Amino acid sequence: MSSNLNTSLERRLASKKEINEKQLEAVDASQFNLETKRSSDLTKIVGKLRQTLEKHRGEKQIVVIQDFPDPDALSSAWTYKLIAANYEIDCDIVYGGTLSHQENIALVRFTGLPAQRVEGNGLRGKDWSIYQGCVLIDSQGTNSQLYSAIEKARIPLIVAIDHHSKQKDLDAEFIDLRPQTRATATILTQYIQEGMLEFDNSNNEHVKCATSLMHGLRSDTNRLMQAKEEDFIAAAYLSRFYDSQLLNAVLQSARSRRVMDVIERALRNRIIKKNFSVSGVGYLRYEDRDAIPQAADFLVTEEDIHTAVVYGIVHNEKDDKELVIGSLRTTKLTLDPDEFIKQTLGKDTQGRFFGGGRYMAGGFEVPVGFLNGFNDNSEYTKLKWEVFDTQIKQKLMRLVEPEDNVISTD
Ligand SMILES: [Mn+2]
Repeated sequence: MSSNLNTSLERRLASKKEINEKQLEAVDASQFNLETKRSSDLTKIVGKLRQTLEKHRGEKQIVVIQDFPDPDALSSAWTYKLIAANYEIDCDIVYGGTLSHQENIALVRFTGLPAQRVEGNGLRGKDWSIYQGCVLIDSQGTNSQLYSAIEKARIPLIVAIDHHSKQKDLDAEFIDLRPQTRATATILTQYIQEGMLEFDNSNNEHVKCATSLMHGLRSDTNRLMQAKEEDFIAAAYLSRFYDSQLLNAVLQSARSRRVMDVIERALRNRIIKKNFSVSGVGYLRYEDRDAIPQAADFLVTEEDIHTAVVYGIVHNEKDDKELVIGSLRTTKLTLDPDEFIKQTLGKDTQGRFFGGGRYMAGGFEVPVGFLNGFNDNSEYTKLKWEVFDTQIKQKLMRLVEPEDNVISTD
């Protein structure tokens, strides 16, 4: 009896084991298929990029990154420039705003990163006809004031490489848009690994470029804490070439006093509702624009807070233009920053969204428009801020606490 039981139990266990093994094999096979699919996808993408660059051999291209470039954009654009040079394509990397974050200023200074600022005034007089093609890196043109001028000048969009959610349809010869990828630096590093550029340890420019890619990858993945396998693989590859002391020097750069003041203001003005921390910081100088995302980074570290939104009016003294600029940071996995910002603020009169996002971060820019411009009357300035502050808070709260706006049918 007991031996019967045992055999039947053994048989059952044996068949279960078989099923498990079969399942395991199936899992292995699908994982293997996934891996090979991924690498064959990448080979295809890189093949297409090679063809595209070959087709434009010897041309001059303008590489556009966001107005306030971050390390991911800067390092990826630089890598693209080095890759394109193999096809005798000469690239100018441009941005329409300013380098604001202390780490970005240090990165560009220490590495000699070849990016140029094109200001509003230079924009009008600029001769775009020297460029045969345009390239968008870590951007889809929506966060660049230069891009509309380039479109107007009818410079064809040749290449677009980005990891933000889709902002609009792009008519580019080569598009590599990967919203699931944490950093554009990861994408560019994969191109290098696929043989598009041969990094050489004894080449100073390569070492500096690898260092900036490492910085870009780290800063878009919250110091690798949100990195996925592909980012770690890219970082592992870069570790053979980058200069850790140089990276350390970039990361050590201190915040300016004015940035500290904005963070202090954000802390003081914050209101907290349902794990959201929202803060308006009033007016700030154009050069200190990056204090806003830094303040949001800080506010989201508070206990029981999963999402922080910080915004302020940025005043550009040079052209007397004002913009409301905001940043969102979240640790809530189910909150999609891109969707949240698009839903909160909607579109402008031309149908363009005021902002968007990527994994765990987002940003927006609202032109001040008719109310634009410095006014000696401090009462007016104060009123203007209050109008924008109230409007943004109201729109945010509608999403944070939707039940407050539900029309009661009782
Ligand atoms: Mn990025």
